[in-house]
Amino acid sequence: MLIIASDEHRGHRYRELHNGEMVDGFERPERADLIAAALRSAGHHFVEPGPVDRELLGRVHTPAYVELLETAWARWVGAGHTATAAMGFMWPTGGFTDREPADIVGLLGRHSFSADTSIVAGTWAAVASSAAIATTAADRTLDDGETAYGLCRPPGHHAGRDRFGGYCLVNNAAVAAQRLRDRGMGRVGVLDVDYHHGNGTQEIFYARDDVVFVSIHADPVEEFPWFAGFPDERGSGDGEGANLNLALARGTGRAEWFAALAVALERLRGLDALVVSLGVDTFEDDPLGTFHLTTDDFGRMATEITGLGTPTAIVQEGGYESDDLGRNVAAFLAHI
Ligand code: SP5
Ligand code: ZN
Repeated sequence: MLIIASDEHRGHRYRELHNGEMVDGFERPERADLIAAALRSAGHHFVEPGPVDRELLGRVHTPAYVELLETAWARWVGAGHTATAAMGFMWPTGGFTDREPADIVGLLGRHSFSADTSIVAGTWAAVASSAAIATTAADRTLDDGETAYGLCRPPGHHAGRDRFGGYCLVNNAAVAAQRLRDRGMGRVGVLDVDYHHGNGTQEIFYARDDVVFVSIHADPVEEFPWFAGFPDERGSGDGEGANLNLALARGTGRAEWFAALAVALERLRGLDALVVSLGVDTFEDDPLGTFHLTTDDFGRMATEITGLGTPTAIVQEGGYESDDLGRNVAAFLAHI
């Protein structure tokens, strides 16, 4: 088990709109530091990621979107804005056009979907390094013949083809899955166990049958991201049937969660490679989640996933500050 990590994430400390107020983001640098500390004391070996592969990012997303992320902060400052975080305030919801505004404020609205994510001076460096970590995790999983874990921050699974939100700007899991495809893995699965539905990953692969997306998450009828993640979203065109959403009620406990995992693993059996979007916000004391998984449950989760016998790369998604955040990730990795 190899850990891919970097300190580049530290410059991404942003603000979010939460229950009508701008507050410090939940997805803060301390998260990754807590996870890294727990993995170091468990004796794991750490390596730095390789350079970011811009061409790969431009195929998972659009080249223009990647360039917007890279230049947004400078354009925001250049337009005279003094707020500590760049974000839009109007989104092209149903009935509006999807034309590209010329101004940075309009562009940030056009290319985001939620007010919980903003851009600061260090965001691009953090995002590029997070995507590079995911890419290196996919590479090392194939090169070394054993599972690699990418301590990605910021997370990625809510980022769509050309939209950020949900604390995610580049979709690290999609980048890892595409890398595995590019390196000859014919059919790749993405198993998303984060508390929230991975709407971005779903969107990116929705019309494709070469990447099977399976997500276990809180029912969007009562939880973020509200407008995606329902069981009747099964893929389109060639991808019909290659998308599986297992939506669970708020407050779900161990028995129902692991019953859903069994269904998920049945769907993913026999593929050539797997990416796990590892969110640990399903933990009983997570400040955002409502599920009741315990630290030991993360170990059991890993044991059951490993039972597939499929080459697997793991990327970190959500999981927020509690006394056990690091321990939960360590418990999962101890059983890989
Ligand atoms: C990667 C990931 O886990 N993203 C989640 C983004 C959720 N953003 C909205 C959070 C709103 C939380 N409100 C509930 C607070 C309960 N105290
Ligand atoms: Zn989450």
